[in-house]
Amino acid sequence: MSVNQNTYDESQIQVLEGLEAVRKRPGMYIGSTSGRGLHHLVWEVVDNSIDEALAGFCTKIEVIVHKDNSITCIDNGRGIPVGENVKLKKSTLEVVLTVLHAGGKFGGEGYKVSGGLHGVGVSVVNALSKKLIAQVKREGKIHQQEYQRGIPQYDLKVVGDAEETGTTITFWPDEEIFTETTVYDYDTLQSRIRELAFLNKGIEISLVDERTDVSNTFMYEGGIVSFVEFLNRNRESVHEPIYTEGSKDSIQVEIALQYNDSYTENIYSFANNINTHEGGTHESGFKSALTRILNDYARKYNAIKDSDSNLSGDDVREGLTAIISVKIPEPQFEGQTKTKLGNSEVRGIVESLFSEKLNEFLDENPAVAKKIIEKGVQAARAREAARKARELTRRKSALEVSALPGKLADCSSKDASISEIYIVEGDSAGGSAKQGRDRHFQAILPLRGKILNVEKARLDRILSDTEIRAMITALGTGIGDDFDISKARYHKVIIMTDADVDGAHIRTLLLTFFYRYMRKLLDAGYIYIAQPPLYKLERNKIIRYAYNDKQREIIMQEFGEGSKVNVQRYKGLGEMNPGQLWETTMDPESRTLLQVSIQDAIEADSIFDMLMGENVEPRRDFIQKHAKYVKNLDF
Ligand code: 0RA
Repeated sequence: MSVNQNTYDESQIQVLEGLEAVRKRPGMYIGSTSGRGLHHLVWEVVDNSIDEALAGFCTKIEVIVHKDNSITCIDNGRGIPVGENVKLKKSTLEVVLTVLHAGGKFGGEGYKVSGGLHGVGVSVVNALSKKLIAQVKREGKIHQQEYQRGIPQYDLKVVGDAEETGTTITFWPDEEIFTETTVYDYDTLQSRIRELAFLNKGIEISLVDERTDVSNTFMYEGGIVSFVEFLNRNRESVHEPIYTEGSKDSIQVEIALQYNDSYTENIYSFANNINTHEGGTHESGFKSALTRILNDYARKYNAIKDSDSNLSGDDVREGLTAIISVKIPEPQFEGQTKTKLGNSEVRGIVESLFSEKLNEFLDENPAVAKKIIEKGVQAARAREAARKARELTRRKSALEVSALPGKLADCSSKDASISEIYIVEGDSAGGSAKQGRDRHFQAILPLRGKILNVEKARLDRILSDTEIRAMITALGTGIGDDFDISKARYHKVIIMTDADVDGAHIRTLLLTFFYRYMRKLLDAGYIYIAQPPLYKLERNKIIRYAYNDKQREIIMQEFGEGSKVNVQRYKGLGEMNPGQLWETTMDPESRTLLQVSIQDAIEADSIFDMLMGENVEPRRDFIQKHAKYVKNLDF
């Protein structure tokens, strides 16, 4: 046996072991085998094409979702090399597609910038696909190889002539691995593709859905400047976006920012196209430069007096939308979800680059500078007022015998993990809920009318709203800087509103409040939406409830044609008596709750903008999309 033969056998065994490892523990490579993991396959492939584009060889990427939920990703890059890898005695293409972590090693100079959260390479996609076809146009030919669960079905072969170059990968996710779902979600694909197009200016990325004949193409010459404009599209901006880019020690930095007239802070940071939700050195470098430069400027022009304290970071970030994007050779991702950039050298680079740009901008645009500083000063005043208001609430609660709001019918259990609070629209439904509940673990807080729209008010104003205060006190967590989830008095906060336009609006107002001021309740999965029935159907004293039109049809059929069925359409919770409300909406044995989950902050943010408009339809869509069914919850 020759030495080469030996090498071949050994590498072959390594390949099989590699594929087996991936199939055995897919979660280790793609995070999970849920819908998220399924979508991760796409990002793994797309990231390779983005890298090719960032290297300057690819301008167009197309992602196609086929009818059978297979995916094709086409790019017009150089094409994965097809020549023989001397050491492994097979084509480079086969190596890239079958050897774990092989992707980067063959990139030569340059580095892999994109490379998803896990950055594991396309071989992982191959291992987790029941079938994959790779086609490469290169050196005048179309080369092709097919795999099943990562195993080549034939040697790389030429299947035609080609004038251009590029790589096309089609894969069929393996339902043996993705047991939860193999269905791709257009919105999920679209929002990440749009984000990638923003973050990598000039690259054209298309998404085609053959299941629905929907498609979209994204290309932004403006890059993250366009991103900031997009995020601010429903708000009044205070000035044209400020943009800076630069690089040092192979670290590329891009920053775009624009103030708007709202009170919310929208800063998104990215490292190598990955959303660093937990922030990190790039974000902290940006923030400290912003606070320092604006304070220096404010002092220089006497907008804050010598005796006044500095504007805080929160003050200068009120109404700020910003994108910080860095691209670095060896990112270190830290934190609970590995989305915090750790590279310490990045902080100083971002800070000095941005300081210089911001100073220049303020000097050249004194009118805008004045507006920005004025915003910060206002924010500082409001924050001081809010602090006083909070202190007042706290002192009051310490003095009063029972600090809980009078309208609250609390549950008797003190165990938060089994306790629930129903936030109910209107006193009359609140009354029914109080009578119908299981008082051991169910608390009821009726809300009178609509709560304040927190999107349009500052914290001090929010804290002076009676309904909101009642809610904060009942929940026990505090708010803003004082928020403490471990103090939550209930682990289920259930919003129960009428199934009409007003009900939908109140629900949105509440969700917005939770999203802006008690985000951790959402993250923890504590927020639910009750599902009251839409119809009561009665025949010969047999009563059935329908929660949607389809159910109503089914029940009608079960009752039998021609029989006399009395159908009542519920417009409000108040039309149900306490017993009915319990049975249909509150009894854990029979109710359906929607658990509200918000995964994509950018999406959620723009959605809340949109929801606060007058349009009802998108609001309903939102509820349907962002809430997932949880049936018969067990404690
Ligand atoms: C390795 C080396 C080269 C290109 C690529 C990989 C490459 C990989 C993918 C994956 C999807 N699209 C891609 N495009 C290119 C450089 C080849 C050369 O030097 O010509």
